[in-house]
Amino acid sequence: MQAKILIARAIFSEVIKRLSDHFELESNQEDVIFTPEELRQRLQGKQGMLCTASAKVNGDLLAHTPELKVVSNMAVGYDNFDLRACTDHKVLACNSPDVLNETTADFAWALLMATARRVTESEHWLRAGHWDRWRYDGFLGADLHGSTLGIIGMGRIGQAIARRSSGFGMQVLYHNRSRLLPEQEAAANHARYVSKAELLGAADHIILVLPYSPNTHHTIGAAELALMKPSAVLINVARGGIVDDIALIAALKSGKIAAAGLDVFENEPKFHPEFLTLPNVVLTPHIASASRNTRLAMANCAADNLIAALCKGRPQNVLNPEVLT
Ligand code: 8YV
Repeated sequence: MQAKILIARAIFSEVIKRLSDHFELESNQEDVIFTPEELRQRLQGKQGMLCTASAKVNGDLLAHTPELKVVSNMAVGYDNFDLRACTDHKVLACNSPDVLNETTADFAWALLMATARRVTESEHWLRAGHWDRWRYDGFLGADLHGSTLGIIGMGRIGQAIARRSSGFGMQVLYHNRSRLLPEQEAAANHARYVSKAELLGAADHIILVLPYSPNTHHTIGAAELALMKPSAVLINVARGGIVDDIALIAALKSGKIAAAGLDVFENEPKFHPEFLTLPNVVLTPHIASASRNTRLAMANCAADNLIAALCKGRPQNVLNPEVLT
């Protein structure tokens, strides 16, 4: 008998087709965002779920879904999973890492360049019909070439971002839970490990790429923003909640830092409305991994994990391997 799975969000039809060769499916191509109660109901009688960050998998849910064996996130981040609760309920949790590293690194650079060189701000101004002459001081921004890049969170995406900086002749500082091996530092454009405070004070541009957890909540708040250069540019392609958005708004308004590029927000898809009033912020709707190839690869990776877990035994990207033993 085929296992039953829920695909909790709309995904590529070719991935649905692949999954239908292995499972009895309930899909959600209308892309309804389920409330916790609806998710619980949809999961009755299901052994697996393919989901995204919008599905909160916690003890409350798992206490009411006794047949569930595996949850597979189409995301590298898994802060929507309570891993301990998954393990307690013997539910295997999987994510989809690696396939998005290079695409996400490309986007971090797009956001950094757009923010430092005021691309969207000047485009809005042009579209509004204000351009009547060239000016020597029109939209002066910050250089990337020859500057110092600070990366907080030096995992696989952070290292991919650092590698790209060699073309700009930049110096790279990084801060991370643990120091990289010397050969990894060399490959990441000779990145130098420093304390968070040193990085904040020395970097011209700072990119955040660390996972969200209670430990990384508000890694950047008022105290950290105060350590940054007034000319600094801050980029967040990691998760909302890593930055204290209210403190950031105050820093952008008062000129404590020059500008920010944000792909993620506290409470997204809602975000603080004051961001819309600030010219020195570039805002994008959580699209860092959004190239067609990469999103398809992420969906296939999440599907592979489900197929392996329910049909073959051991998925490649298990977050709580203790469930298997
Ligand atoms: C996803 C992401 O698109 O992988 C992640 O952790 O943030 C994005 O690439 C998003 O989380 C959808 O689940």
